[in-house]
Amino acid sequence: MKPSRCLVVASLPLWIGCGDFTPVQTPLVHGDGGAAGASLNGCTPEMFVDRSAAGASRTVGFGGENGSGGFSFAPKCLSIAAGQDVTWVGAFASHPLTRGVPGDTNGGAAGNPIPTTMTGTSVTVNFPRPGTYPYVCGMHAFLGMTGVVVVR
Ligand SMILES: [Cu+2]
Repeated sequence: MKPSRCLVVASLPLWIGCGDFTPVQTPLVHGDGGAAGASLNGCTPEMFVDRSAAGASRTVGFGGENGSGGFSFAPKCLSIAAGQDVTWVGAFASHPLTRGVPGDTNGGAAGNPIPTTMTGTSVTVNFPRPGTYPYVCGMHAFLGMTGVVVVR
C-alpha cells in the first residue's frame, strides 16, 4: 500500500511515520487544558491576581462565597507577599480544602502551609515563605475546583 501522508516537523529531528497518521497531542497538564507554558491547577502565569498590597483582600471564597461559583474558588489564582495571610471562606464540609494538585497532596512547593480543612466555614493560613502553593477541593477537583497561592 502506498503511503498517503508523511509529516516532517521541520524544527525537530523528528520523523512521524508515513501511512497511517495519528495526530500527536500534547499531554494535558493536570487535565486543565494543557495550555502551552506553565500551568498548575488551572492557573497560568497571567491569571494571577496580585493581592499583596496592604489593604487588598486576601479572601478566597468558594461554593458561592466571595463571587465564586458553586464549584470554584475566587480568586482562583492569587499572588501575595511572604508573611501575609489568606482566608478561605465557604462550607468545608461540602468542599474539603486539601493542599496539592488532584491526586497528589505533595504537588507544588515543599512546605505548603494549607491545612486539610473539612469542617467549619473559614480558615486563615499564614504563608511565611515564597513559593507556589496549589490546593484543591477534595470532592470537586475533577470539576476544576482547584487553585494556587503564589507567595513572592
Ligand atoms: Cu468542592
